[in-house]
Amino acid sequence: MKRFEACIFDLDGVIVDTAKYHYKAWNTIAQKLGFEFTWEENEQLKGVSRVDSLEIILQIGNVVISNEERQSYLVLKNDIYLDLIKNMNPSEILPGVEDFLRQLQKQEIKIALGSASKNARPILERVHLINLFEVIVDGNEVSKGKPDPEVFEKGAKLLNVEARKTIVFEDSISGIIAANNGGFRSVGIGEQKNLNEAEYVIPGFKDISANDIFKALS
Ligand code: B16
Ligand code: MG
Repeated sequence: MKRFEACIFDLDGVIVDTAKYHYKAWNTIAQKLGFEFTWEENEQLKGVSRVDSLEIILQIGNVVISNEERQSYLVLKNDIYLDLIKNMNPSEILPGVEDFLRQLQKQEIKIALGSASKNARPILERVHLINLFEVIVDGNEVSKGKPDPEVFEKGAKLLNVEARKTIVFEDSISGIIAANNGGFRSVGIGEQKNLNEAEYVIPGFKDISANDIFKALS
């Protein structure tokens, strides 16, 4: 019996570096609202849905707007983001990711995506990784955002695996808490200082093998 049967990957900041495009788009919105939004503040938006991200932006800028204005800013943010990602290609896959996914495939470990983004599928298609994912759960399929574990629970259910035998890879603190809340094993991608709740933190997948992760979590 294998100790680990599946891995669920977040998209933005784990598979591809779209966090920089989300930041650019939100910063344009913040400027339109009359303030600058810093890269440090952007940490709070990672893994957070589009709608909830706008609320955080409004709080940071201490700005009050109507619901109609909210809707138009949400549309504008996504239009800017879609324009920034329109030419994405496989060169934007983060270092070591593809090799890591192929190692899992060889070891017959199931692979799923668990992303808050409603743009996850076209991004996976553009970087030519979509066929490596057995299951994709994205922002179109969940009603509760991270730190609620719904996105990962749906993924595990579709893969027919137990949470305790599934590793979640996440770059956001909300995603790590979501994984922990659902009883999943959690690996943070990024800096330890931002991801203290993760069971194990790596800077990225470069020079990290699937067996390294299995050992670290054993
Ligand atoms: P969209 P992930 C998340 O994706 C991003 O981290 C977060 O910054 C973004 O607001 C959210 O997706 C929604 O994205 O506007 O494309 O629906 O990290 O969960 O893959
Ligand atoms: Mg992310």
